[in-house]
Amino acid sequence: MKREQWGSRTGFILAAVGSAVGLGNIWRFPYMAYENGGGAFFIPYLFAMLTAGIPFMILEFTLGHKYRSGAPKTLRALNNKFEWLGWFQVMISAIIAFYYVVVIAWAISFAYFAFTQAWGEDSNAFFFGEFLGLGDDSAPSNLGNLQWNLLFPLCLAWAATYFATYRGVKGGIEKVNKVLMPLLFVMVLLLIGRIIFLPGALNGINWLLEPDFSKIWDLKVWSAAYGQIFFTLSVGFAIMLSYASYLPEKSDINNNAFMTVLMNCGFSILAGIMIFGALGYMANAQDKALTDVVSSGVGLAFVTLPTAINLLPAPGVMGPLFFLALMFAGISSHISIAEAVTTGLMDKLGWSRPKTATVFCSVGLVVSMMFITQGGLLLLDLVDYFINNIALLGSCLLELLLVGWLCRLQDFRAHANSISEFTIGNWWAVCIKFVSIAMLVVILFNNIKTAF
Ligand code: TYR
Repeated sequence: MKREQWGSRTGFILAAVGSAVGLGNIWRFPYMAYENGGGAFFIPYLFAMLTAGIPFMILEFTLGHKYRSGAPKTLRALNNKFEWLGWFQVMISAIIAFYYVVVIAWAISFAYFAFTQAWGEDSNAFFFGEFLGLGDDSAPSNLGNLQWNLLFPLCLAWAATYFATYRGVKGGIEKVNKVLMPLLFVMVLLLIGRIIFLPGALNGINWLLEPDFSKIWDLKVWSAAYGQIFFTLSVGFAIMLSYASYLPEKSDINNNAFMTVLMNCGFSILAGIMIFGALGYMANAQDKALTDVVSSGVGLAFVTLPTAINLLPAPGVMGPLFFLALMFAGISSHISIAEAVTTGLMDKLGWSRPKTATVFCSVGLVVSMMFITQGGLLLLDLVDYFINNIALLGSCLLELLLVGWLCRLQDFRAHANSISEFTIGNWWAVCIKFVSIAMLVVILFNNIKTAF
């Protein structure tokens, strides 16, 4: 049977951008930049983008395009002793799919609450207490106690992913991303357009962008920049490779990779301006210092920002807009994570797409219920920590070692160049074989040291 294909180049790029642009761009990047030198962080970040992000993206697109299959089969084609690495990548994706969806479910609930700011005055007590059921008297490690209020949004989030992966590349994934991505950019621009005129907002943005050049001599800052690039681009765990396996014969790989990476990093900067604008306004309205309001991750999205939304003009419009944006960013990434698993299984087991999507999404729904129990948040934090700080980076490193040192890297460069309008030089191979690998070793070593 002929392999499915993307309907258009725009469709492919939007899907790849949809995968890269996720919760991480909104709640991880702004804080990362702020913590690591503000405006000065953009120097290592740009460096990381050029020497690791774009080269890695070109590599994944090339592998997918050349071998036309998911990670296990592709890595087996490279070296038959390495099929396990493909499965390891599929497993990482599966695990991420199980918990990432839970955060989308929270965002769905909060988009609904946002119309009336149902979280009230004390958003901290609301999120942890009322919403997640982690009152003082409850045992937070109890995995048996299902939070029923989360079951419906969880099913909705899985339904979106199921719809897209069941319908397939052109009729599902591409269609969804063609709607969600433009909407996401417009929504964030609208939010910025309003926030930027509020008192204190420019101060907040200034906190983000003010460069502290002393930091750029710090290796930790460089590790943070490279770490953020690997995280944000969805490379090294089967995703971009699977998406690229559906590219038509004639595809400008190099150009597509540049566009995907640039749009993703551009979006991160927009998200930073939106978040720090809101934080600056909030600090001003509450007469606080920025250090008292700045945060990242779950705390930023579900505790700090709801309080900021309470203070905004027209909170019933701005609030839903923000949480819908978070939801769209999350869903388009979740679809790609699930597709990495679906493609991997389909290509290897010969199952049909509907069967694979149905099996994976049903198993996924059941497993994710673990994360909507009382101990769910604790478990989510733990799994997320190990997956992102160790497993994912380890997988990136092994993939680069395999292609860079055990395969003929120049063959891949030749493949990419043969179908691309502008060609990549030998710098590409240097970035893969030396720069990216060296940075991954440093970050991974550091993370393992901190974890144990
Ligand atoms: N790049 C996306 C994001 O930033 C997708 C992603 C999801 C990346 C989970 C890593 C990860 O662990 O959200």
